[in-house]
Amino acid sequence: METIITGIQPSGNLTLGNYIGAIKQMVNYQNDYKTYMFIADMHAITVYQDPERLHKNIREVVALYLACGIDPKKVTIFIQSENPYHANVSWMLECVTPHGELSRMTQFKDKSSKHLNFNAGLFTYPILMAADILIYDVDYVPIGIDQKQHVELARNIAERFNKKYGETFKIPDVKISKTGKKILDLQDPTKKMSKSENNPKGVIYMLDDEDVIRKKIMSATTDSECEIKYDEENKPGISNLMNICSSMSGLDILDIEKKFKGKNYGEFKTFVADVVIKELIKIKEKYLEYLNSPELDKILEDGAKITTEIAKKKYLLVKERLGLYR
Ligand code: ATP
Ligand code: LTN
Repeated sequence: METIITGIQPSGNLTLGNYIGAIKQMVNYQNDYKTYMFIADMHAITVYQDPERLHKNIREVVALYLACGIDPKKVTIFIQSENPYHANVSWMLECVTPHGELSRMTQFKDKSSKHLNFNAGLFTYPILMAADILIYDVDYVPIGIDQKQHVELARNIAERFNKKYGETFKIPDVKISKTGKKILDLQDPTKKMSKSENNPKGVIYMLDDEDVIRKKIMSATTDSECEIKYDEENKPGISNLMNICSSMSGLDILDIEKKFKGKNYGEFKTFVADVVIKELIKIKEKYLEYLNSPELDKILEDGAKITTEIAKKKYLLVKERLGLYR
């Protein structure tokens, strides 16, 4: 059976972008792949997080995974910082990664320009992500398109390491959903919908109330025409709503164009709000049940145990390959 892994940073309230780009893919794949899903809490601290808030966020993200239908009987769920080998392997990979390759990462360029006194971890972040992936010999990494460059870096690191020190890592590939690869901000459809965005008006949070979701969708930026037609370049707002609609309803883009031929933007937005609310409201109800349940702690303890054993093996192999032994 092929293997997949993905992680989400507990750096804020999860958004519809996280749901469509990452979580929903994992829910669909969990029956067909050996699946690992984790909370990338060590990635989150590459920008300042209030410790109390971070601590709460970690549990909230796990509860959301479960509420979305991630089945702990099929998926190994764990917290990155509860497995000490990720950071250990990451250090060894840092020492085989050229500085020049890291400095080309666009996410680093974006985030370092927003955080003036950025820390060194923000720069080496993609190497920790490579360790997360390469430790588990995965075949695929389901992600949004913004993370593709990081998985490509992980591939390069693995290929280079294998060539220089002998076969050690499997080369991973990405899995990116067609209509969910990049959900855009509803107010500014030139940028990604992101959980660390300061203006919440363009961002649908997974735990937003029904009326808030409806209001955000109904006031989404569109264009001055009135045709529901997919055109990313000239109609980014409408195309974004069509991608959201397709991802949440299962209708494909052409079906949506046919269904709304001759209808106005208000009618279309109402339909999009209905399909988004229908799915998110169910998740919210389950989320509240999981949040305080002891079952959640048991799942995480099992996950930490299973993944620490696997990661230890890879760590010892990498160490040996590098000559780090007595
Ligand atoms: P931050 O704003 O803190 O950087 P983020 O909202 O970009 O966070 P991440 O934790 O970096 O979220 O991403 C988790 C997963 O969700 C990744 O696979 C990422 O590609 C995916 N993802 C995030 N935002 C979107 C989006 N708008 N559309 C599609 N996928 C997304
Ligand atoms: N960098 C990712 C989160 C992440 C991840 C991973 C995703 C950390 N390690 C390994 C997939 C596989 C992000 O979404 N910002």
